[in-house]
Amino acid sequence: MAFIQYEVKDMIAVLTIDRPKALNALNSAVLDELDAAISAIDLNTVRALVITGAGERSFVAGADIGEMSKLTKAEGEAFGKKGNDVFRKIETLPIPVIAAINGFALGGGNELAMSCDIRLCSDTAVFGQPEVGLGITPGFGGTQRLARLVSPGMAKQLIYTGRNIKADEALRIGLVNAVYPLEELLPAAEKMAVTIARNAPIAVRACKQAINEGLEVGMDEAIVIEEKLFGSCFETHDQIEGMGCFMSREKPKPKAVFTNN
Ligand code: CO8
Repeated sequence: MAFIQYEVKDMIAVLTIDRPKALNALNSAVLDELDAAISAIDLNTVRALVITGAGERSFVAGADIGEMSKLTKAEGEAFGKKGNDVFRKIETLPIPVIAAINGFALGGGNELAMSCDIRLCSDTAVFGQPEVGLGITPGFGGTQRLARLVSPGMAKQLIYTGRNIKADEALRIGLVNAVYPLEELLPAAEKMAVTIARNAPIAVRACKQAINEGLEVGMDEAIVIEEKLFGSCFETHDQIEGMGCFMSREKPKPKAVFTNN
């Protein structure tokens, strides 16, 4: 692939958006490759994914403005759908996804980060939804995910003003979970991914599904989703091994290959 690097390290994988000349901006070719790379992840062996940007300045500086500048209404809608489809694929990937935000996360870059489960950033990171300054709306899920992630009022403020914010403010409003010096960011993200990967994979996947699906419905339906997924963990290798080892004071051994039993 020309714009995506993908590296598997034991039970985790690191996917890097690699178009540093354009600060990793997302054009159609990058989105197509991102889609293909996400679809090709071997979910039998990879238990957590880290997504980051190439270079030291940018995670993703947005959708490609040059490409968008020539679009018709219909092409604009299709481009929005292309991004939305890829980001939804990331959001609903069975394994946890950590965004390691190593610089600019603007427009589509912030939207990509928000489709991940967990956001860690460098102290150099800059976030924003500057679309209204370009005459468009955030179109890769920004109006929806930002309002759900921070408060609706804060999302509206950021989107209507198009103002960029720095890492400390992103931390304060809950857009990111933690801030690191740039050189410590990727190691921290990988360490967190390894911690997740060492836990029982069926249970971790069920937690992601329960949280994501539960947030989309009312509480009565949400707790039923939780009950079903909780029940689905029983009689699995991970549950028998995990609880058995607790009882016998041994260390549980995670299964090398994911199987749903
Ligand atoms: N698209 C295309 N190229 C870009 C982008 C981008 N979003 N961002 C940066 N680049 C390119 C620049 O054109 C430049 O290329 P070149 O060297 O060939 O001139 C190179 O990257 C370096 O950028 P700068 O020289 O501008 O670097 P600076 O350090 O001066 O500035 C900034 C860095 C502040 C990040 C600046 O580049 C910038 O403001 N970029 C645009 C940020 C932005 O507005 N992003 C949001 C785009 S809109 C969007 O993402 C919408 C998503 C939903 C789409 C829905 C479709 C329907």
